[in-house]
Amino acid sequence: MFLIYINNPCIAALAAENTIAVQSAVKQEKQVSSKSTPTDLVTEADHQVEELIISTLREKYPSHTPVDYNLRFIGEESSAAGVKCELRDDPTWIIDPIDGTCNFVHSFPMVAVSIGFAVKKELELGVIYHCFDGTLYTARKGHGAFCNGVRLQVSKEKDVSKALILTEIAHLLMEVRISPLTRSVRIIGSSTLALCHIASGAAEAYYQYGLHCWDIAAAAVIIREAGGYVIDTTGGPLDLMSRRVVAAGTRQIADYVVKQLQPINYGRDDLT
Ligand code: 2AM
Ligand code: CA
Ligand code: CA
Ligand code: CA
Repeated sequence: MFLIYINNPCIAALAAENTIAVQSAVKQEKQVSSKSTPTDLVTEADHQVEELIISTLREKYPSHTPVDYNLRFIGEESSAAGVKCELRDDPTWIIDPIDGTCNFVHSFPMVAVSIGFAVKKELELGVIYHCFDGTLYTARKGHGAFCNGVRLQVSKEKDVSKALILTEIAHLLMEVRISPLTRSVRIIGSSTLALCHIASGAAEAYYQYGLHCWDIAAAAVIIREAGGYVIDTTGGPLDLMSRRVVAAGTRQIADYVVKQLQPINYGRDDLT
């Protein structure tokens, strides 16, 4: 379905050769089941894409092939199948095979593949492919972020009243006094693409609880290399395993979101 190319040992560039095949797969009948809750969906394609990405990376980088599988690949569906999700110092690929599975099931055109790479727990590479329009976001630490080869730059907006805010779950908006003070709020159903919109400057901030490292890893490199901030909802440094994230183009907007989240921050790591 998706063909993955990693073009040199340092810079991961992922290209989907068969955009047309992906789009026709979207229109076909899907094998859908649920995981932790009735709305936590998974399809055959989620499993197939994750297997394809891992086997392609193994083939491309035999020297990365781990003695212990758990040490070097973290994938959403492998983790769901019981593979321990643990970020260690080893070079580790962090994979979300289909981000926006619910969108994928509905053929709602916000679906992405996300691949991050960390060494010594530091994020080094991020690649996100928008499956419907073929947009490819890439970044390598210290070398900038790009969308289809064009350099990305976050929004420089500091004024909250002019900020467009992205998140996932509508009812959290009721708890958090963000929407009345900002220009508007959007929910697109793909955390990785929402984060790419922060990197491109199309929106000013994103916040969410309950995401996993595979939702954030690739996008965090892309946003930082585009000049933005990716931090914890408490305002501290991002912990990839904490399930809390705020991303923003400017520190001022990030601080505003953090401040608004304080009343609901502690003890919350769920998405719903
Ligand atoms: P996914 O499609 O890879 O599961 C939409 O709700 C966004 O939140 C998607 O990016 C989705 O990723 C992510 N998400 C993370 N954990 C989720 C969960 N438990 N249920 C629904 N969406 C989840
Ligand atoms: Ca999922
Ligand atoms: Ca995801
Ligand atoms: Ca997924």
